[in-house]
Amino acid sequence: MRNDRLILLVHPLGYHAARADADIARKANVMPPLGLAALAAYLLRAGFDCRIIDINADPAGERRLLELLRSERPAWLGFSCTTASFLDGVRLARLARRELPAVRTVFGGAHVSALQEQVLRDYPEVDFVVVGEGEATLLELLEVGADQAEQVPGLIGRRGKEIFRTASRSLLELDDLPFPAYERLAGYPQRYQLPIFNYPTTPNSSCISSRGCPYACSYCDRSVFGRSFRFNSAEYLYQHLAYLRERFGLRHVNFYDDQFTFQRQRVVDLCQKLLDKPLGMTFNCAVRAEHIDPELLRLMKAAGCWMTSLGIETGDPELLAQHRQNPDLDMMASKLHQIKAAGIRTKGLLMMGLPGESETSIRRSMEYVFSLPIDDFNLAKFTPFPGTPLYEQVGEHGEFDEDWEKMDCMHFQFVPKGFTRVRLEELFTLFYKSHFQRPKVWFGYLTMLWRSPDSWRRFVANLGSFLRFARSGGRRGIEGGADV
Ligand code: B12
Repeated sequence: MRNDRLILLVHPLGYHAARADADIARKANVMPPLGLAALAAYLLRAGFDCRIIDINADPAGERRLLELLRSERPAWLGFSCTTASFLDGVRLARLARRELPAVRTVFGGAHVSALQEQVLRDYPEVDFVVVGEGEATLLELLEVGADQAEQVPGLIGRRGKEIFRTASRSLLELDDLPFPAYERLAGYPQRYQLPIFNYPTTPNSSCISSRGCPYACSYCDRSVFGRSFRFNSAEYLYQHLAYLRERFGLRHVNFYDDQFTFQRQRVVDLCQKLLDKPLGMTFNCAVRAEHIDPELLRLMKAAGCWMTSLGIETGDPELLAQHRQNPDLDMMASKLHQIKAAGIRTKGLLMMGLPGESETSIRRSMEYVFSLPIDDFNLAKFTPFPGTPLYEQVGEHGEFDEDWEKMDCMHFQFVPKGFTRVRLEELFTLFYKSHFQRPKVWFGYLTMLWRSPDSWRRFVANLGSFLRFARSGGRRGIEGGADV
């Protein structure tokens, strides 16, 4: 008997299985699939049953998926996919169909939200695509059933050989959402530790408190949440943190919001609450330089802010101006000094290989980055994702090999004019090597002995993999691409 009330929510591996186990990036950076946990909480609240299978975190996930298909016979199977993990999702959908031919597959996430109808045209394994925010669309689809899907806004599906698309869906009020169903993630939180040197204490994990970003950077895909900025109130967020502390014992949280401080007052209110009623937790967040100031930073530090990440992208002013609004490197540098002055660790997020990149711009970038008071940095290999402003015309600026499985910011799939891939790799290695050769950087890691002792424990436990990584010249980037 088919179970119409059950959906299996799958986070594909997004790697070639053979490569995944040896990959230090994977060991260093396994994050909870917060989108699936959010969907699960919403469905559970409405009385549906669901299981999350995070194949990225659980090596036995694929086997578990097949077992559940056999034993539970769910009517629905949902996949959450980035571009890099999409084809693995399709492969799993094909396997699942062989096991349980009647199962309906629904895909959501950044890749399908950007490519929409194309996905259904090219992949018979996909029955439905949910465009953008998924909670209400998925719930309604499960409620009405596949035959009535055309009534459900936010959906693309098939009617015989035709593809249909329903009206767009209005956005949710984020404080109305239940907290993500973290408890449905096997091994949470131990299995989902932040990258080493990115936290002071354990257990730790990541969290999201807003959706959308009003900026329009050339390399960023906003197909899922769009350009508006919606956010949880300070009170909701405080309760969310308290829940993470009480239920799972978390002592540190990394906010993965694109713009944590975009709404200044809510951060002020949250910090005030954390000061009035401390939870014994610290946090990291990503900020944009325009949206911080010394007063806010002092308050954030007092409330437990341990590290902030900033998208610097490149230290070449002309290149930056082609890809970002407010390209002001002096302002960026002064904000980084402000963060350090407040006693907060800084992490710079950079990219190499953007359209317009040159040997000169890379040298300028290195000089700029090494002149900044940053404690840590991550260098991603620029990748033109579907849905980003650059995607359509990127071929005019160089050579683009659109191999989705390799589009994980750890491969130069795009090679700008004037470069070869080999030369880009050399410069990428040089960037990391030059960073790690600076005594200041080593001293910084040494201080982690007392500032983040668990990071050193993990470092030593995985020493073999780290040495292999170092011998490769850090070509893959320690965290496996960009933090976003
Ligand atoms: C946290 C994060 C990560 C984490 C963890 C990702 C994870 N496991 O969930 C880490 C650091 C590991 C990571 C890695 C990468 N990431 Co990332 N990441 C994010 C980030 C900042 C937040 C994701 C999130 O949790 N959002 C909150 C939840 C609630 O939203 P959501 O996941 O989108 O889910 C909603 C909808 O998409 C939809 N939905 C999602 N899945 C499903 C499934 C079904 C069945 C349905 C119906 C609906 C549905 O409903 C959900 C609820 O509304 C986003 C940007 C963003 N702000 O969303 C980028 C983002 C997803 N990442 C991106 C990229 C490029 C990457 C990397 C390739 C490179 C990198 N940056 O390191 C790797 C790829 C890893 C891989 N192999 O797939 C891009 C994706 C672009 C693309 N087309 O692939 C994004 C969109 C950033 C951007 N704007 O460019 N990432």
